[in-house]
Amino acid sequence: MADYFVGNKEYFPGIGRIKYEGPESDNPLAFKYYDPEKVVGGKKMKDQLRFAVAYWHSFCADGADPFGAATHPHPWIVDAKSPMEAAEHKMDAAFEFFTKLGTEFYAFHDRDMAPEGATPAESEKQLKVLVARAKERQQATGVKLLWGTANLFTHPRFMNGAATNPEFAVVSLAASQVKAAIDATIELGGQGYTFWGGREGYMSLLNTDLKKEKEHLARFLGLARDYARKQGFKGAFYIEPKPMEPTKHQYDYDVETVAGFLRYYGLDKDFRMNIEANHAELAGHDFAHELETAAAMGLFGSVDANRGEPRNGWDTDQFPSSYYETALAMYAVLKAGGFTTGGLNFDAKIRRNSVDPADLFEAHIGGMDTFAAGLVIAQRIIDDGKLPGFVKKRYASFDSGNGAKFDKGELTFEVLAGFGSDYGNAGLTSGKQEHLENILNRYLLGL
Ligand code: XLS
Ligand code: CA
Ligand code: CA
Repeated sequence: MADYFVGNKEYFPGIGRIKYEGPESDNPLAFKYYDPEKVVGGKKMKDQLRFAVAYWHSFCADGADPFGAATHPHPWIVDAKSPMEAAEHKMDAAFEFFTKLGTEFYAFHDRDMAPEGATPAESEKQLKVLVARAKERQQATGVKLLWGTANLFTHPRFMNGAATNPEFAVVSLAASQVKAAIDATIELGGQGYTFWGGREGYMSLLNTDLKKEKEHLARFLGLARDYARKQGFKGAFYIEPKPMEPTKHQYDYDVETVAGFLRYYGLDKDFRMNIEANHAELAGHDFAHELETAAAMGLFGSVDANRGEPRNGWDTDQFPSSYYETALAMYAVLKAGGFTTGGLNFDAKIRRNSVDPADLFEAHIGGMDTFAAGLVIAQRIIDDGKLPGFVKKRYASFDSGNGAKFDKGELTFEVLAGFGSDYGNAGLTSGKQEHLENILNRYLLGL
């Protein structure tokens, strides 16, 4: 019996279950570093990494860009007689792909899975039909839902935003869509629900009441949370920071901005961050910076695993390929205690000119291997202890005596000021950055 799912028709013929073959393997359709059962840091790799495939990029995006037509004529759409039939075929292709690749999770927007109907009621009905089918597929294959979300940005009605739209009618339509997407996420046992701020931002301050829009966004999020909890949703709510695109300024700019927003509106107990590497790049931050910033505030949740192009300013959503970046990202994730409800969702798309059916597999295999290698390197950093040990020592003056008192809030400012009676050699200790970078490079090479 095949160790993968095939639905109405096999959409990736000639490709079977992707296996671990080790770093020496020359097989492009095999894992070189991702060995799901191998234990790293006390957990199996698959449980440390919790990979998810993004339904939208892998099965909906067709290679079209602002300058050219689609280049990926998906076979699951080409033969279909209606949008609903296309959605059913697409789901079969998706589950075939998940099970051949061996990823345990996926993530989706409502409109990725089911087409929009003529009315909100019809859209909801269509989503329910597809969700029932997805539930059967999940049960048959063991694949799980990492998180669900609503697409509140593609339809023209959302051109001025969704929860922050200046028209109440659109805010209400957005709520009806989110309500249905939350119901779908609960039905599919989703471990999280994500709010990416689609078009929640502005193109010009000349036509925008910024204060009102932010208040509306906060109210919307609070109401959605209350509804989901009332329906029994136990998973995590994530906000996904992004600084710009499609709007000139997205309200969820970066982790620090979102944290301030959540605290100001009293939402910080319920929402955590879904951090995307490419969005960090657009905000002018390292990926690891965003992860560490979220973790420092207890707001770390999940990751959209991709990469941007450092020399341009848009959201290229490329597959991860840098061990340097994934090692530092996984080091941040491990220091934060690892994933609980979250995981590594490949919010990444193959390039417009990647038109071979195998390209989608090789893209994910590369991304998974890159993160598996990153995990191994991160664990090496922790086990060897040189880097964390250096950091600990660097702050050792706060471990005891007056430093510890300062940390505990036991000193007044006058008392604190009074200790500095002599300049001595204070502050002249090396930060050893180059020394540490050299050590990191050795770990990257497996030494
Ligand atoms: C777009 C976002 C989006 C979210 C889900 O830039 O990355 O894909 O992850 O709505
Ligand atoms: Ca994303
Ligand atoms: Ca992106």
